[in-house]
Amino acid sequence: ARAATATDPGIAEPITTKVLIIGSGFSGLGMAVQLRRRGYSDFIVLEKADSVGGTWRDNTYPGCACDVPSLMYSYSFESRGSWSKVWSSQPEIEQYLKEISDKRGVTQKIHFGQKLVSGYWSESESRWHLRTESGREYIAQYVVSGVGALHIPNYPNIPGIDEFAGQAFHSAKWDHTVDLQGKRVAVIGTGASAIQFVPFVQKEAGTLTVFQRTPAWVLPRKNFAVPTALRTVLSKIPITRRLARWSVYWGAESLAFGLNGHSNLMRPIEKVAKWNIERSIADPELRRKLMPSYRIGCKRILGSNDYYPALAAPNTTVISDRIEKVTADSIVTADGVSHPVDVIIYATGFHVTDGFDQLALKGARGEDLPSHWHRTGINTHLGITTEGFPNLFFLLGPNTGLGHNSVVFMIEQQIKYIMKAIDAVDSRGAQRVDVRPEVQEHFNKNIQHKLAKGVWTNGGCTSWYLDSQGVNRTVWPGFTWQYWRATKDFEPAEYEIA
Ligand code: N01
Repeated sequence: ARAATATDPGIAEPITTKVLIIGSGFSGLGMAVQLRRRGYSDFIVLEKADSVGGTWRDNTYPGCACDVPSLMYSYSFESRGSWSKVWSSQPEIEQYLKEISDKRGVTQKIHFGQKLVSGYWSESESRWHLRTESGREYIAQYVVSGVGALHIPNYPNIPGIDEFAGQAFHSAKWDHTVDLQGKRVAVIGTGASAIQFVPFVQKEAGTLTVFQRTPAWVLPRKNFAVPTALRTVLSKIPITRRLARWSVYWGAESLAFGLNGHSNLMRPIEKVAKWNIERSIADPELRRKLMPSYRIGCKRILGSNDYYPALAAPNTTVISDRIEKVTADSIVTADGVSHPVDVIIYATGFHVTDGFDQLALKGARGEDLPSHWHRTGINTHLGITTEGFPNLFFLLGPNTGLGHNSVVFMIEQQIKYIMKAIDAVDSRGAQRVDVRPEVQEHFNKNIQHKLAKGVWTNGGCTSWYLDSQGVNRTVWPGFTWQYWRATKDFEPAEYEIA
């Protein structure tokens, strides 16, 4: 084995490193920057694509933007006052990540075009052995997953979709070569992605048919350009950024209070969303179709001032009948009506818990992680470690997603925790760290108990928050300060360190 160089062609021998990070989105880049800041140079980032940015590289649909304000949805160690809008657009966020990667000396540590396919933990060596699709082998003491949950597109299981002779693509793989001008366009799905691009498609398309299975709750929201004077103040005086960041946090946390098992407290917010439908939609039939029947917050709450007007436009039809099949040139619904279309856009979300299937890593007992989790359920400690998989850490892992606040906060907490775990091993002259089973069990019981009371589980809907057994493996059911408190110290007693 020998030390790594990112540019080394035709590597036949394994590449050794102390820390191997999988993915270069917000999670992986953040981890790499923190390692750099702490003086580490012995790390590598594996990236399957050819540039950084993760979800902010992949999703390029028109109108793609973050629905969390950028002052919060950015790293605390790279806060900026220069965001052009309160809610930034995808190109601006992708650019932010590229700049940080270059400026912080991470880009040269990334091995691009390297997709992880398998790996195993060697107990005798206390090292992970990983292999990529191109046949490269890596040996690492620690593996940090930054693979994210929402990036494997989900195509609906509708009979006939392969027979469709027109153009079709998924929102996360937008085909910019398809000209929608004047076309008969169908959009299937009405989640966070659809709501952002539907207003753009409606303006271009000849006709737009939106196939809605479950209506979303949509709150009014207007995006604001940040005035130049304010941007200057925010850019030049760091304390103003901090104040702005914290005030938005508190606002979001108050919303979380409602979501946090007190679903009745969501009623006033539901009233605002109902008013939003009534003020935007004149047609009673369309209003009826768009009115959700579950408690707000059960699915991700959306915000837009453009979505309802686009649905009310004369060239748009909303279909709430179940789709029965797709033919060469139409979508047929359960009422027997055939809707002729030229283009189908799937806004049907992602394979969520399956996202971890790409971490086909065999742990200390020889079972790979996806099989292990399929058998036992997805259990972790703090969403960061899982028993039997020593020296493997997750960023934005199970049960640490948020419906109400910035996941970048969670990622940063996790990075700090992982750094402390590595320090704890190194300072003891040890090699491996593995969470104690009883600690993991206690954490999961506690979190599932809280989730069972929350609006995501009993709000009368299904969503990607729940796995096929109806168990919530995605959301953190508390305030972010509670997660901060739970992760601020790495407790060596909770782990076997050897
Ligand atoms: O996906 P979704 P998304 N037949 O899973 C429907 C993040 N995000 O890409 O509700 C018919 O939410 C499905 O219907 P139903 C954010 O966390 C963030 O929109 O299951 N319809 C639903 O309407 C978000 O939550 C931003 O009944 C089918 C839609 O497709 C997550 O990504 C922006 C169907 C899927 O909605 C995912 O959002 C965008 C079928 N067979 C996304 N299968 C930010 O701003 C599915 N549907 C940060």
